Amino acid sequence: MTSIPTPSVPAPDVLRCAYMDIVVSDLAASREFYVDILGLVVTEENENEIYLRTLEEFIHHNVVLRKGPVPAIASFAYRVRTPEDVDRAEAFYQELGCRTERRADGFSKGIGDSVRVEDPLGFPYEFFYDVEHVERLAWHYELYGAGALVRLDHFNQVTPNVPVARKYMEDLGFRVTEDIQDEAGVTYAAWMRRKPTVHDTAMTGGDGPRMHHIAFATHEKHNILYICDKLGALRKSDLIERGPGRHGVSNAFYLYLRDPDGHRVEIYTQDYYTGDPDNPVVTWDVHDNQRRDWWGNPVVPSWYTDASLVLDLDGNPQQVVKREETSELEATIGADGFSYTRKGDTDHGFKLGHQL
Ligand code: XXG
Ligand code: FE2
Repeated sequence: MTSIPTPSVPAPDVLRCAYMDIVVSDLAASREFYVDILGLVVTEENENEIYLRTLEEFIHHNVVLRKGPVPAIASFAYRVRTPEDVDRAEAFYQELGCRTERRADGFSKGIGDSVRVEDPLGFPYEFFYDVEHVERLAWHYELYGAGALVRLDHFNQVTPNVPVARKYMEDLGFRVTEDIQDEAGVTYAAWMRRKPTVHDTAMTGGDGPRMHHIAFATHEKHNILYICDKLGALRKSDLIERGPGRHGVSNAFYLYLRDPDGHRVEIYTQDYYTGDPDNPVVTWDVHDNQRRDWWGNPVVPSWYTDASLVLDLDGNPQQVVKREETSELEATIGADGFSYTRKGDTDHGFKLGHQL
């Protein structure tokens, strides 16, 4: 796809990423990961679904774990400002010629009138306003573990053509905060926001549509270090894929885990405020060795290659389309790839391949 037209109708006013509907193969194994290990709070559950939320959340859930035949993502759900914004979302995608499905009583418990769409990139996006309020547990320190997850921070999506995705997301009202490019202008990834943080979602260049990760915020860095210590103590250190570390992009402190089905979860803290209309966009050079890890630690190849399938509105996996442009893995650690720590100081430039 070379471009997606700009709809003539107004975009819905999106508030924030709100929840992800995640299909898992073994509900008990996923419950152990998300509830017993990570400490997400169960709002309600039955034999097929578990509804989870973070400690500061007041809406019914931030995650649905749904038992199903193929581990995949059934929805990336955004909350919109008013009930009329659900109508706007439906009209926006209908004008784009996308398949849409409206349900007055929602696609998941606790949520009312919603629209799900197969967006132009092939992702199952959902928009809702009406939601059941539940207790915000922020003051319930007796419930906080040392690794408490306090908010849903963002989604991350894999898509073959980042500039096409970026323009469509800008039409949807998102603002780009950071991106990664090379000297020839190839874009490898872009971060975009509605709430005033670095992002509500990011587009990572790769074979897609696929889901790269869902990210939860902790208050502080030490909460993330505790999660690492806990995983070690439980002899589950193999669930850690990347980190802990400090990102270049976003400046946040991070850790990536893989759940029992391989769905990637990021624990993230302390990015920066982006809410002014003239918030400057930060562009990183793909060859900057500190862009993805400020300390220069190498990114494991699986982080670039692995991602989760996404479902169409019938519940079937979307076909994955190959990225045609150079991948970031090739650009930085392939045969001709190089990275530098000090720009312009070629003596200190080195092939990342030597580090691996
Ligand atoms: O949230 C993020 C990420 O998309 O997960 C990755 C912020 C920064 C990065 S990066 O690896 O580019 O530093
Ligand atoms: Fe992230």
